Amino acid sequence: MKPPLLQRYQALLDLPAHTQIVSLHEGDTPLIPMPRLAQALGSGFELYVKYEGLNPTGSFKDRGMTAAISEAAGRGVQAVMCASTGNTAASAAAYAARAGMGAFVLIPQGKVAAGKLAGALAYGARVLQIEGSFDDALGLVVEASQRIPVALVNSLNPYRLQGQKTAAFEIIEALGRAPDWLCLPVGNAGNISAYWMGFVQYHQLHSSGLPALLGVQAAGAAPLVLGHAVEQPETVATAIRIGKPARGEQALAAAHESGGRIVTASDEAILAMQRQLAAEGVWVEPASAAGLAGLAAEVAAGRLDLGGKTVVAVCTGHGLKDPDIVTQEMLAPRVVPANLAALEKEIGDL
Ligand code: AN7
Repeated sequence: MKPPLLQRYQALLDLPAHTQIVSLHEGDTPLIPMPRLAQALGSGFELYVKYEGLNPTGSFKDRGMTAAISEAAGRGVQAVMCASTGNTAASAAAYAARAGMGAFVLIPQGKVAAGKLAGALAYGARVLQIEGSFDDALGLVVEASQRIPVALVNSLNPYRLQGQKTAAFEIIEALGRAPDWLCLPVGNAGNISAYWMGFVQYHQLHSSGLPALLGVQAAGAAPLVLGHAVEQPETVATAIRIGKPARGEQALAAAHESGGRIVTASDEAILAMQRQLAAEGVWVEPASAAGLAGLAAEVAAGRLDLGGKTVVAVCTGHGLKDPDIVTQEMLAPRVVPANLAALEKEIGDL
């Protein structure tokens, strides 16, 4: 078993000396080649999925959470707090439990996928639904954490980004160099900012190259593309249903500096890409398909020529996080009588 992420990359992470590692053996996720999907999008390039759904709580958040909770543990913090569209909540709850701390998570009422809510509750967090959006909840936890002795573990916490840089390091180590393009979903914009920090840092040390970043927001929650906050964001990809990204400026600067950009994907395109990924054996939650949905749209519109390039798509969360989207939005399985004749009739000629 590999050592914990923070230990493995200790020399590259800017964490205070008091940090005490709290780990669930996060990271070290696979980079999966997707030749069929690449061909469907327009042949002549190499496509890999960085499958972050295989982290301990099923999303990339665990990379940042091990860092934020480890730093908090090292200074004797008793409880942590976050606002969340779901994955941060589950991750904070798990790492707080591991550290023996309390966790308070604020979520937008009725807008968190079942697998995430169940996770936060299972790990023993105090979960509060806010009559408002994620953005309202984030405003509230920022204020609350200034008044009560809890550590804020949203990605405003700089240690979160330190932990999340490790995904960039793993990609470079797996490919031997940075990819030409990296596409990923953008919500509160911490992850794209962390990736860029990681790629730049590794490149400065090892000349590993820099990818162009394609950040993708859901069309109904696209403040960084529109250039202004979205008061009532709406998308089927509830993970990225965010109208006022905390690290929006940093994300725009990263995309620009990298020679890339931030674009939108429609809910239909996101769900279609979720199905296309699953058809090649990789089931991800809707938000996680947004990166590739945006990439596909750019290629189809002739705005992106990938000939001869290497592309990594970050799939941030596991499909199991949001089972309802499949059972509601896709065809429910047919009901058949429990006998062989009925089964054979259904299957027909192979
Ligand atoms: C699956 O859990 O904001 O741009 O509160 O769960 O770094 O915010 C989740 C975000 C992409 C966007 N994919 O990342 C939360 C939360 C998935 C996510 C994002 C999220 P950021």
